[in-house]
Amino acid sequence: MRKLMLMLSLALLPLAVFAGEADNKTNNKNKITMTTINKLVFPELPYAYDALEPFIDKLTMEIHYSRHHKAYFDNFMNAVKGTELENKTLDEVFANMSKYSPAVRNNGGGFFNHVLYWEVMKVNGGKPSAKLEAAIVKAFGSMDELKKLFLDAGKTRFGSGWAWLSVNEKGELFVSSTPNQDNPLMDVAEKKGTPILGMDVWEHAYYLKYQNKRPDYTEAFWSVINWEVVSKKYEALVK
Ligand code: MN3
Repeated sequence: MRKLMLMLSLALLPLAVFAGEADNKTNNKNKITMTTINKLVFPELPYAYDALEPFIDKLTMEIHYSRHHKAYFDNFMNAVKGTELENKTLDEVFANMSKYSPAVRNNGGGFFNHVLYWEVMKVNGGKPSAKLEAAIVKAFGSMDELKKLFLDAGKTRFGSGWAWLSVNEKGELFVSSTPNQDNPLMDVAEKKGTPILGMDVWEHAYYLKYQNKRPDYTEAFWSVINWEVVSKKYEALVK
């Protein structure tokens, strides 16, 4: 019997180790804003270019990731090179954004915002965890109300920008929108907090498939939200 138990524990050990490693990787990825900027790397897209078809088309994904996002990363690295910012974190830079140049603001925001955007999309992305759903009902009344507020934030953003679902200092959820590549972590944002969901409403995010029909794109985005990831981000912030 003892021998059997030992064999069982040994058989289960690799699984336990694997689960631990996976958790660490997820945690590290969520802490991109706590990494020293000169140690940042351009992250891989977490899925294939066609993974979000037919909601987000392959060509849009390819251009968006390999050209737009890559350019924000490269330009951000060039903008901080040889300055004191190299040894700071994105959290520190965003919290003092108003002190820095437009190149740092636009490209630092562009780099971070897209990392979050790729992460929060998945076909059949499930639904919010019980804890997140309870917080959504408390803050907005219902999932439908959140959807309306969030999509409206994207649809009514004039020109280019983002819609966000974030957590404020009190641990409460709120919806907002920012222009250009700003985000709620920045001191220049009207409503400040930590974003757990971000929707890019720049034309480059949807024009090839949806042309001028931004509302159709926002509906498509809503249907590919990776609620498992968004829930994990929420729970990590409020625990
Ligand atoms: Mn974009």
